[in-house]
Amino acid sequence: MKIAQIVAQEILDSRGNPTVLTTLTLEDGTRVQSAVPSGASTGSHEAVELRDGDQKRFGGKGVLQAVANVNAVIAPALIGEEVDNQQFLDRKMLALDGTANKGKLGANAILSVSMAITKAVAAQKNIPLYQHVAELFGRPTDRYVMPIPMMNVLNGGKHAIKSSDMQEFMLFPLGRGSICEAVRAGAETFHALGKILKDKGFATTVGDEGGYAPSLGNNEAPLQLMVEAIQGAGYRPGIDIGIALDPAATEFYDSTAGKYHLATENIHLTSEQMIDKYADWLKRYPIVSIEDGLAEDDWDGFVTKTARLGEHLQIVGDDLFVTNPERLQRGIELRAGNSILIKLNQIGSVSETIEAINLARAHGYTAVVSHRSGETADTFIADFVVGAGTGQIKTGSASRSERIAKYNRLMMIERELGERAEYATFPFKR
Ligand code: 2PG
Ligand code: MG
Repeated sequence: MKIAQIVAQEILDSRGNPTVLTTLTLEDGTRVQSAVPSGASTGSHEAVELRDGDQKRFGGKGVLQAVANVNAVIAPALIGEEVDNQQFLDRKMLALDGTANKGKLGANAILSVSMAITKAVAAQKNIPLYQHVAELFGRPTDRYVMPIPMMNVLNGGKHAIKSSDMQEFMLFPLGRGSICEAVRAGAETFHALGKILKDKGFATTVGDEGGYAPSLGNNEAPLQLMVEAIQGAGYRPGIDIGIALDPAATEFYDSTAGKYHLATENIHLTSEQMIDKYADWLKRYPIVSIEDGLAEDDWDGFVTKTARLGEHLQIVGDDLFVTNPERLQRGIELRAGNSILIKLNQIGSVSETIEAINLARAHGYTAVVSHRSGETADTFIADFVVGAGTGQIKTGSASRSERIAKYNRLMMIERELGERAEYATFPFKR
């Protein structure tokens, strides 16, 4: 079936900043829409998110140029093409852009069309999106792996002012048996945590990803509170629910001093001392996964950390790898980390995202499909993670509709699949 029309427009994301929505129509009238998310703690090696820079509109954050690039450059080139050829169409857009980082058309422009293509094929074939994604991966379509969710119940860093230096403290219900039970455990623990914070006199307002954002004065208190909340909700820390962290350390790395600056604790740590801190925490808390525990170009630190802790700990590269097969390849060769965070808009097309996941798989790296801190109601990543079968997703806390929409979609998929769904197992054993 051929593409008949592609129209983009500017909409708002969950932080009230502009982002791109694209509507794609096929010749038979099939119509789909896709919206791209947007990060705050953006890695410097990410593909370019094109913003207008015109201070008179949205403080420079408008995306009218990206919208125009879809409507005036991408649409004319893709209209009339067969839609069921993801790789060909993605490559065509990459060629139109012609840069290494999608700086000309914008990764936001290209991705909105790329995701719409994936959705359009599924809709046209009248099959679930996750099934079409599984087909793109060449994976079986008679059974699926449901992901373990990383639920970010305490927000800090760039996602919550005056909270912890570290960005994300996540519940990881690895021992629950189904996504429905995992989400339930996460939500119950989130509420238990809210009650604990209230009883202790802390604020229960939430950050960008729907997790609480109290001013606790250091980066360890969140861990203590989480263990308390897990128990309070009737679960066993480390057995039913583990803890996953995303310090997003690039954000507190002082490159001039070459040190990590934890402002709430008023301390400056070397890479080695940061690793010591994590090693100490691992002994005392049920932490099973740490993403971006070090800065985006601290390759040596990641290598050391992986050698020291990587046997039992999932070490995830987000700003480090930016869903980029080339950076991941470097990581694989150096043995920096053992897992990759997957964000479609870091690389900017569905095909390249698939390539990154396949590369990770081929080398025994796990892959965690992720939202951005600025999200929309689009639930693409829920279907994507099920089709990809990577077994892990992070998509925020148990509050705020743009986060919950993904968990709800996963629960709907699980129900629809019935016996054909199995819950992922976590490959790292402590
Ligand atoms: C991260 C993300 C998502 P942002 O660092 O992993 O949680 O944050 O989208 O702000 O980069
Ligand atoms: Mg991150």
